Amino acid sequence: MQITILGAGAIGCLWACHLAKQGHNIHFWTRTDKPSFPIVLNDCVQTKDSIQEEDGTHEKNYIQTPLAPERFDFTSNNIQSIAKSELIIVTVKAFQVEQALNDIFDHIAPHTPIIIMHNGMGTQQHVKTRLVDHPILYATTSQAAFKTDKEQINHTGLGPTWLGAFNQSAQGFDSLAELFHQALAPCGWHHDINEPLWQKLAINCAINPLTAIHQCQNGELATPKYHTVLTQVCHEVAAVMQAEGYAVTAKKLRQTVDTVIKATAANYSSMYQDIFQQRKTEIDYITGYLITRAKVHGIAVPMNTQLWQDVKLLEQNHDDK
Ligand code: KPL
Repeated sequence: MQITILGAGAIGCLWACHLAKQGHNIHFWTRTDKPSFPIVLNDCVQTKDSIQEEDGTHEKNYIQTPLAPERFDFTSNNIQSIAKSELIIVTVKAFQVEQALNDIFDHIAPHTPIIIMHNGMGTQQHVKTRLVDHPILYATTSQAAFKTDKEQINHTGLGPTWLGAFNQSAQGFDSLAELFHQALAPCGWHHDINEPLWQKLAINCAINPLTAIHQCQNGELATPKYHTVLTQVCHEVAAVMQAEGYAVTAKKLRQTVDTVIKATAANYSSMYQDIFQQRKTEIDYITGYLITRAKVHGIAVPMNTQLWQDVKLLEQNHDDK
């Protein structure tokens, strides 16, 4: 399949390499005018171990084993390749989606499906009004990767990816979930993509601001110091999710967050990296989106509001790169 990926960040490159391994022809659309670039993928396999704690309970331990580096060469920024693409995958940050789609909109063939995959929520309104006829799908992934430099990515954690239709024209595109599954398993089709998007938002509301503010690895949040704040964040998120129609409990969300903290213990969250590198963060589409929806439902979310303010303050203290 001829595929164009918008955005050559860690997640875009990770999918590009895995889709290329399946024989798909990958072209990138980036903010540079380079006609091609290489990517070296430092992939990993993840195994789960069960270890017995002192109190007799069994705890899961996640072990990532690195694989030998693999080099890929991708073409990029060729407007004709966009027109020929049978699939567009948008992996830019949430706040870049609008601009990225505007840049290529006139060149996308009318029936080409567009998959939008970013942390957070809140781009849907713009996408709905801008792309009226195209089949639009949203995706959310728990795969973790980071760029060590412009040409190297490390795949640091494995997790599920969900794909689902956003508009009527995208109904019946469930075979794309299988295509993604073949490339980087597991990937499933979800009949209501907002549900996994909310689940991921909940995880990001808990992990991202705290790791950005305290400049720590995800695993640090497992220490008792963060117990109360994580519990409070989960309570607030669960209340908003329930008001949105999702049957979650704060306890269940907290367990999920704990599992992700454990599975990604050695990782630096994307928001940690954005603050560390003095870049704009996705806070307005993560905690900010939660606050917006909380207001609609008349729900107080003081802890999330505090975290949002703290991250905004950190952002103001650096020049956007
Ligand atoms: O999605 C993530 C992120 O860093 O944005 C988590 C799940 C927190 C993994 O680091």
